[in-house]
Amino acid sequence: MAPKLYMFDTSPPVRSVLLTAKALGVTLEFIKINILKGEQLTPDFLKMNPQHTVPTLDDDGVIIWDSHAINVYLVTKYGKDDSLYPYDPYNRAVINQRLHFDSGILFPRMIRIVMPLVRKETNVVPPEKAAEIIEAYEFLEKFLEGNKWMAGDDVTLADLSLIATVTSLDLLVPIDGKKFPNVIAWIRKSESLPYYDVNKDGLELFRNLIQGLLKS
Ligand SMILES: N[C@@H](CCC(=O)N[C@@H](CS)C(=O)NCC(=O)O)C(=O)O
Repeated sequence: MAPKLYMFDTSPPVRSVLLTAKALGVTLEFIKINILKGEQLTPDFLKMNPQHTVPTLDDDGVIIWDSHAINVYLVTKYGKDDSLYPYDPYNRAVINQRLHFDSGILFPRMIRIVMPLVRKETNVVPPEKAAEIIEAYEFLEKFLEGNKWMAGDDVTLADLSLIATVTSLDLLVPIDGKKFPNVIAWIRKSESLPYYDVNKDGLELFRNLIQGLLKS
C-alpha cells in the first residue's frame, strides 16, 4: 500500500516531500487538505497530527509530520542508497544544519510574512521582515561558497528542502542575482534536476496566491 501524504499543493514543505519521493522513486497516495479552509483542524486530522500541519505522512499506520522528518524517513526506509542523506558523520551533520536552518530560520521568517497577507492584515512585505529574508539569503550564499550543492558536491535532502522554500521566498523578496550569484546558480541547477517538475505546479499556485494578496 502506498504511503498516504496529506498535502496542500502550495505548501513549500509539502513540495520538498514531493521532490524527495520522486527522487527516490517512491509512489505516494495524495490526500488534499485545504489549509486555507481550515480542513487541517478536523478532530480526525488533529488526532493524527496535533500540530495540524501539512505535510503529514501515514505509512501503513505510522504517522510522521514535519517535512524534514518525513524526508529522512523516506530516504532511510525506501532509499536504494544513502546518497540523499549520507551516513558519513560530518556530511550528515552539515545536511542536518541546513535542514534545521530551513525549519528553524528560513520557513518561520517566510510564514511571518505570508500569514498576515493571507489573513488580509496587510498587502505588503514589511521592510523589516524583508531584511530578515535578505539576511537569510546572505547565509545561503555563504553555505554555497566552495560547494556545488547546499551541503557539498552532491544533491542531498538539504537541497530538496531548501529549494522549495527559497523558490517560494523569491516571490516575496526577489533574490538579487548580483548580490547572491551562488544562490541564483544553485536555483538554476536545481531546476534542471530530473524530478524538479514536482515543485513547479505548487510554486505556480503559490505565485498566484501571493500575487492576489500583494498590492500591485
Ligand atoms: N516545519 C513544518 C512546517 C509545516 C507547516 O507549517 N505547514 C503549513 C503549510 S506551509 C501548515 O500546515 N499550516 C496549517 C496550520 O498550521 O494550521 C514542516 O516542515 O513540515
